[in-house]
Amino acid sequence: MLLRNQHPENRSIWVGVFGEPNVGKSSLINYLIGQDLSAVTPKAQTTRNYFNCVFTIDRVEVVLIDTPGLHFSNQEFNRRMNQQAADAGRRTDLNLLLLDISRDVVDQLKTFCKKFIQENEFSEFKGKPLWVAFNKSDLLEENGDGKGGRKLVALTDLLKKFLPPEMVVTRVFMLSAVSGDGVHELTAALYDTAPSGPHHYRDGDISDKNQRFFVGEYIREQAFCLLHEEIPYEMGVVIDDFKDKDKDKDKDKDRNRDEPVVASIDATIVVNRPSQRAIVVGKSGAMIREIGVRSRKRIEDLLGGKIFLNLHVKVCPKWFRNNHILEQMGLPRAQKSVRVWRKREEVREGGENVRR
Ligand SMILES: Nc1nc2c(ncn2[C@@H]2O[C@H](COP(=O)(O)OP(=O)(O)OP(=O)(O)O)[C@@H](O)[C@H]2O)c(=O)[nH]1
Ligand SMILES: [Mg+2]
Repeated sequence: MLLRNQHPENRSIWVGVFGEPNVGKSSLINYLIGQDLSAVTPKAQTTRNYFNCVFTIDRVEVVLIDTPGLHFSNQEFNRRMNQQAADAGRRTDLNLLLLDISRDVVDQLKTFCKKFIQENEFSEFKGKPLWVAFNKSDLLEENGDGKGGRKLVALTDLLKKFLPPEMVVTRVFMLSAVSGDGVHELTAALYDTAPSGPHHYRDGDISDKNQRFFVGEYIREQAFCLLHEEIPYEMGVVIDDFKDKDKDKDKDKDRNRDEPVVASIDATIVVNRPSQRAIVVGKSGAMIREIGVRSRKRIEDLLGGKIFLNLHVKVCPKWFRNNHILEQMGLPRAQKSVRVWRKREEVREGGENVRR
């Protein structure tokens, strides 16, 4: 019997999902794969690393690459995030540019063009099909701003006007990653377009990243939702220890709980300044406790069982220029990296621990 990923009728397509921060890239991917896998928040720059998410329809495997939002900044940390998006472009068969129609579309196109032409970050896009999806159509209708079809024609004209001639958009979609309106057209188009080829993932795999990666994402996601002003942009999460309890079931079984504990996790929320640490910890530890409660729920849903989550908060001044910490966060040097702190920074300890 042939294995499913070797079947001669198999098809596979790799699709990079690009766009400015907050346009709904991760939301769309979650909708397509049918699971809240990727972290989604109302704050920009939620996604910081590129990673693959997979779903299959019959014999067609669709690999969607979630990417950090395209933006401009001279910070080392931001350069590395942009590099992640550029790197993702190398692996794709087709690229999907996502534009948020509730914001200025021309502005978003200009960002994309600047990245492509002036900064030459997306040379890999050349020669590959480019599709464009206008997201958040639910907001368009609420505003009474003309119905989808009419608006789509006007928006498509903007693409011709603002995108460089070598970027020929071959398909255009109007959709909502929240309500799901119009997403089926994208799914059908992906299904029709996928070329013949073996599957790259086993049945049941939904990502190339491991649980440890998503644990970090969910802690940051919940912290982003609870914290405001500059803190989300100046905080990061490092997983210090992830013990898979299934491996030592008898030894580590928590006898006080009905369900077995599947993992024991130690994570550190890194902030830039002591004042930020005070806010993340909160009055009598209330904020860090709330981040712990919410992220633990997300992680337990992912891992399918109870976990121990031990959260620490540490001040690490200018961590976003610290090579060691950035690499721990999965952000290696970018082509445009200029200044890298090679020396490991002293971390001021003293964070309250939350054990659940
Ligand atoms: N109304 C509406 N909101 C949406 C839609 N898609 C995404 N959002 C919201 O937009 C915000 C940003 O969504 P994300 O999926 O995190 O956006 P992103 O492009 O992945 O952002 P980064 O990871 O920061 O680059 C969240 O609050 C989503 O709920 C949509 O179709 N309609
Ligand atoms: Mg995202």
